[in-house]
Amino acid sequence: MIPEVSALQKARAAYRPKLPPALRAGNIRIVLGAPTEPASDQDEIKRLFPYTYGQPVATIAEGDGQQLKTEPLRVGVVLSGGQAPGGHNVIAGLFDALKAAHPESRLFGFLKGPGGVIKGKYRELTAEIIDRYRNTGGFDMIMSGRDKIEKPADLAACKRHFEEMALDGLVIVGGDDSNTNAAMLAEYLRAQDCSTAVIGVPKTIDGDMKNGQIEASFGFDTASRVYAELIGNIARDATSAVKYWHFIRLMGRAASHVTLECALQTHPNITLISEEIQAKGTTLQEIVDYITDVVVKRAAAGKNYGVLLVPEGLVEFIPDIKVMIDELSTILGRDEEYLQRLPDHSERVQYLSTQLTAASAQVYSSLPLSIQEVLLTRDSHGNVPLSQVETERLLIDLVSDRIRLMKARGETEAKFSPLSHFFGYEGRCAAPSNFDADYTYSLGYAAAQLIRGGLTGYTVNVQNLTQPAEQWVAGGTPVTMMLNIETRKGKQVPVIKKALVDLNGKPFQTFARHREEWALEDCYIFPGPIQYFGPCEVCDAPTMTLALEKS
Ligand code: FBP
Repeated sequence: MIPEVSALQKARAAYRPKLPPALRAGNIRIVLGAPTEPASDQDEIKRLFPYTYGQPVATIAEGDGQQLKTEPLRVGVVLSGGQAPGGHNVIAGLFDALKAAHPESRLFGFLKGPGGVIKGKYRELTAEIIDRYRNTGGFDMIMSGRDKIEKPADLAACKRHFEEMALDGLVIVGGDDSNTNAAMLAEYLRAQDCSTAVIGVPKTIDGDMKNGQIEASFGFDTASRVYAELIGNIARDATSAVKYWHFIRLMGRAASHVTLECALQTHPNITLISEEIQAKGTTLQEIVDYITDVVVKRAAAGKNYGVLLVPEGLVEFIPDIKVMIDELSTILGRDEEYLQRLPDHSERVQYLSTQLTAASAQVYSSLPLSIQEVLLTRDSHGNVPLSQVETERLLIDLVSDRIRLMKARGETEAKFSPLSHFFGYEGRCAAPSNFDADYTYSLGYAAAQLIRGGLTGYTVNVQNLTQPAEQWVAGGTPVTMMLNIETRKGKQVPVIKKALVDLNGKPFQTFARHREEWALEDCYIFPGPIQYFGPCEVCDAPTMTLALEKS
């Protein structure tokens, strides 16, 4: 007989995520702190968010429950942006909390991301549907999308649907851009006297939505572990076959958190960290020199193999390429339609050469065609689709050329047989680790309490994550507190500040202390697959990044 689900799926369906005590309590209260303000651009953000600016931080504690709504609630949920392990558990936590508060409460899932909210496309999420997806990876319960709710007509359409559906609240599960969007929607609804509350949930495998309030975005833990397992396997293959250099690009958009975490877990020979490259102003040429130097030194020691990690956002951090991308963004903000209409890429290059500065035009035309094309696209939030930029191949080509030249000059006998890999999509839909399963369930459960408390314009948080779930504390962070003003597509807009790798932070410093040794020796570590059952130190430990940050 062919099973309908795998043995692991069956066992995981029965897993009961851990909840912090205040969320488990029948009666809770929401404790509000002092008014808040963003770290910068206060006046402009206050002007843009007159109704939701300055709200206090909220903490969920055990209490008498008097402030909370007790009537049945109608709540919507939407998954926004890239998939991240644990999304289904956010929805399950939200569902269970709503039903625990009142069995007649109802949950509606908007389909295919924020576009589904704009179009009013949703399905009711019943217990039978929720049970099918508990502790599973992916966003397939209601799917995701990258639309942005921003045009006046879209905002008005949302309000109309919410009023027709009599929604008490909407939970937007997304990254920095989607939580910014949640704040804009919350502000709009308040201004329009619409009572639907909007609560965001910090999601992204990239790990770049974190700050003093949000300790980690969900999905980072699981995705990093999946990639680290694969990197460990490849390192084992490298030391077995002793003939390949593996160039591995890792997902994570702009920030290098995923790459740094994988380096800490596996000790590869070379790891490029975009933030360091930007800080030092390292050129592409210098990166190629550094890689070549390690390849040549290892070859001299008889090791014609190795493992290199490169973050997918690297090109955006190489100084001259970054300047060129910023110029391109401004041009696209102005002339995107015109450029799209040009029938041939060579005509686009020709047009751009008249619009870019001479230096940027030169950098742009020096890149391979495939990369040139990707750099001309932006998602609805203005981001370059970096997952399509094959930086690992670019580096392989440049290092191969350099080694060929050195060989011709008799400067090395290195045998350089490179293989390229990209780990991205295979990690971001994995079944959530225990950490992500517990964390996301708590996030969903807490989001329901914030709605019951009548809060809007908040991102839900769960803190104290390096401790056992018994000591976690949940609450809400006003989104306006996390905003700053940035230039996107040539326009000044409010966005949640992305957390990049802190070069003075313990995770990077730990890596930097060891990288020379890892370059020349074989110090690989083999994390193996995610374990769901077994001792806590194997199954429940947080990422090394989080543990080091909090140590
Ligand atoms: P989010 O920021 O939306 O969570 O996206 C995460 C991510 O996995 C990035 O690491 C990656 O660059 C991007 O999604 C790729 O997604 P897409 O294929 O939709 O461009």
